[in-house]
Amino acid sequence: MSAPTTKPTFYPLIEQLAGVILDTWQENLDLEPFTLPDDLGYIEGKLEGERLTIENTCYQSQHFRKMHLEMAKVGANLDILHCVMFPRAEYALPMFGCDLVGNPRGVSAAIADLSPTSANKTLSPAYQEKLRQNQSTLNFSQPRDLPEWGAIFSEFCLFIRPSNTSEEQQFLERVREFLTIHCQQAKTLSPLTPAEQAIYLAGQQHYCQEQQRNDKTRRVLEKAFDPDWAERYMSQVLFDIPASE
Ligand code: 18B
Repeated sequence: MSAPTTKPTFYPLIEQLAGVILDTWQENLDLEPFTLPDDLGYIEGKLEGERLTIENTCYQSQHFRKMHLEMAKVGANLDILHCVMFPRAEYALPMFGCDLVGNPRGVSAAIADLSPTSANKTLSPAYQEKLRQNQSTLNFSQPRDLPEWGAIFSEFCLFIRPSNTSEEQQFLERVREFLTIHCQQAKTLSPLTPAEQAIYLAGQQHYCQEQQRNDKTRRVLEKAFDPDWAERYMSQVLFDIPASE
């Protein structure tokens, strides 16, 4: 599969969010390349006669095993940005995750969170304090309800349908804040003991298991490729469960 000669363009908020994610990573972390299995960097499939293209950008750093930014386009109607930062087990870090689903009428789903991986499933006091600082200024007119598996998310999880460009920008700035807090906190941490690492690894494993229950993601991938491919992609690329030591 070769790359197309013209790069697809995405819904504006998706392009902007990708820029914010990559800028924040570059400003705060020393990035090294991360190679996806079987060269899954650029992928094409067909969804009911429409082309699905997936572009993956992946890095790693001292604190993060895998930092994955994915931009997917389904025909002319569905643009998706997906991003997850998987911490290394050595550090007591939550999971950053973000999903944005856009269509020609606007963005139907914008979700971002720093999700706890600790034994008591809460964020550390330092994260909570930083995340509370601007929380009361947020104002979105169309919050959305999480599915049952969404219990993995924190109390700071944003899940909205942005109703205008001002709400889109507010979402963008809150994600910038999540990422900046996350990268800066990571740099303050010392490595965990092996016993502590096992707890945080179990937290990551649970997060990935629950994310794999997202039927809406699975359905798009199954239609464009096939159920086996969708299973492999969800369990090895989108939410690969880190192996226990
Ligand atoms: N996801 N999303 O990443 N998903 O990957 N996503 C949708 O308007 C894809 C993550 C999340 O209501 C929808 O309803 C595809 C991460 C939640 O049941 C579609 C890919 C998080 C929902 C897709 C992808 C995350 C959701 C429906 C691979 C959070 C609501 C859009 C590129 C950190 C689920 C809509 C529900 C929805 C598709 C969350 C089409 C194909 C990292 C909670």
